[in-house]
This record gives sequence, structure tokens and C-alpha cells, in this order.
Amino acid sequence: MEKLQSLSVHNSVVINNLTERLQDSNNKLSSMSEERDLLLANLTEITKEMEKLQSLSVQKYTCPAGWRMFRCSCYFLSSESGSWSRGRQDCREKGADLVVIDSTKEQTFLSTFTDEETWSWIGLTDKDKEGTWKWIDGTPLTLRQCEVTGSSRYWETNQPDNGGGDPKWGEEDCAHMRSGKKTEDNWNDRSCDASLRWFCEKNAGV
Ligand SMILES: [Ca+2]
Ligand SMILES: [Ca+2]
Ligand SMILES: [Ca+2]
Repeated sequence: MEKLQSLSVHNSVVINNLTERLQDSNNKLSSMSEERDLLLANLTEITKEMEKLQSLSVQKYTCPAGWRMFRCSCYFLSSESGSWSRGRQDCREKGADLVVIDSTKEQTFLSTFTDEETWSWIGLTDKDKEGTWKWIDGTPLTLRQCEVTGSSRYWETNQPDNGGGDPKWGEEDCAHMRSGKKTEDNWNDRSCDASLRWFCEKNAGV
């Protein structure tokens, strides 16, 4: 009988012990779930932040409607025609300027802007000094050509000719591209008063 009593006491100690441990585990489990919930909440926050940053960096490089983006610049080909100065003024009113061609890639991009042959003003002129071609940002053409790898001359054969002395053409001080056919050797000088389309360029922005 005594033995049976002692066994029962022993049992209840074991049960108490187990209950305590179980309680302990439950506590731990609930604190772990709390931590997990916290981590998940953090993760959701971080994911949201990342999405925000990503959308910002995508937004950073966009072009207005009707403009085409190439390497962080936006390009516009006018549908109207007019003199070189008229084209330049229109570009400036759009927060841009006539294109300055800095690389072979840009030259190719502009040359293939349209499928049909298009004559458009570019930001290159020898108005200041006959025969000294300068980009509208003041860079001499020769400097640009040194930077360009591979073929560096985009003038058509026998151009620029300043009109070739034929009074029909007059003085030719403004450059245009004949895009849509050749990607190289497609520049010509024309009278700045000729009526052509024009290419504008500006930095891509927010
Ligand atoms: Ca450019
Ligand atoms: Ca000239
Ligand atoms: Ca010419």
C-alpha cells in the first residue's frame, strides 16, 4: 500500500513536471511566432521600399510622349519643315536643342529613325567661320571625330561643299542628315534657309 502511495506521488511529480515543460514550450512557441510575425512585417516593409525604389529608378529615365529614348537622351523628329533657326527655336521651346551627335551609335540610331528617306537639320554649323564646323554646344567637329571609334566621317562624298560655288545653292552653313537610307556618310551642308525637318535632343528626365 505504501508502495502504491509513493508511486502515485511520483506520478504526480512527473505530471507536474511535464505540465511545466509543456507550458514552457508553449510560451517559447508563442514568443517565436511573435518574432516570426515581426520578421514577416519587416520583410513586407522592405519589399515595399524596394518596389518604390525600383519604380523611382525606372521613372528617372523617361521621355515625353512623342519622343524616343536612346541611351538616356530623348529624340524628336519634327513633322513640320522649316529653316535651321526655326528648327532650333522649336527644339528650345520644347526644352531641348538640335541634336549633337557624339557617337557612332547615336549616328546609327538617328539614321534609322525612319524607314523613308528624311532630310533633317542637326545641330552642326559653320556660320561663325566658313569651313570650321561646330556643334551648337560649342564643340568643334574635329574633337568629336577623334572620340568616335571606327568610321568617324559622316559627310556624304564630296560634302561639305558650301554649295560648290553654284549660285543656285548659295552659301551652305548648316548641316542636315539624310536618314532612312545610309547609316554613315549621310550628312550634307545646305543653305540655313532651306526648309527641312529637324531632330531635337534632350536628356531623359523624371
Ligand atoms: Ca547626343
Ligand atoms: Ca559653309
Ligand atoms: Ca552641300
